[in-house]
Amino acid sequence: MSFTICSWCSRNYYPALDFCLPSWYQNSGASRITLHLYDSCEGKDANDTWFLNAVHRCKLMRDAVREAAGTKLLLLDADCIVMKELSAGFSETKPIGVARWPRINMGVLFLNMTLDWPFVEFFDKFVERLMAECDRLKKRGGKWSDPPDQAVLHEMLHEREGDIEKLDAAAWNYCTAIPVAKERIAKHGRDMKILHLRIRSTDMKAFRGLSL
Ligand SMILES: [Mn+2]
Repeated sequence: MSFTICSWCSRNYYPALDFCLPSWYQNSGASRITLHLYDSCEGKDANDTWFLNAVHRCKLMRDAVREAAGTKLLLLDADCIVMKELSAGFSETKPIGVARWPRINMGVLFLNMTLDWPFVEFFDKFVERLMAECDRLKKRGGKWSDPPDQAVLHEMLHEREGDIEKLDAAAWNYCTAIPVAKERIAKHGRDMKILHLRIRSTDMKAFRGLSL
């Protein structure tokens, strides 16, 4: 069974992708890997920058879904290490597999677009709702506590709960910080399919000289 991995990475996040990518082609079993590399958008202030980049990334995601219609597509964050073959993440009956529930993590999403489901409409709606939400947050001012893209997707997936395959987070989205990643792999690595590194773009020097 063939599937594609698709990911997005802004320039300031390249070290993460650089570090994780070999594990994708060595371990995932994907027949194709598609990467969208781009320069981050600069806004008027920190919130505005957040808004622009979240929308930009989600539009790329929407376009990738459109282009891959009828196939199996894994949307994967650039800071994920693939530990095992991943084809079992695609359910044969549920169109979307999430790697954490109930709190959605948008960094690992399995889309089985061989199933009849309105994927394109869903992701069109997602971008639309995200833009409206960003406008609302911008007008309200203040700091954003939760990334708006993740919050909107969370809401939309919960509205379609019957269509969601809930994968075990301990295997499919094991989240850890870099300093303890090595010991976590030693302890739980056997059960991990995806190791999701918890890292911000300001922490990229953590990848220098790192081996896991
Ligand atoms: Mn991530």
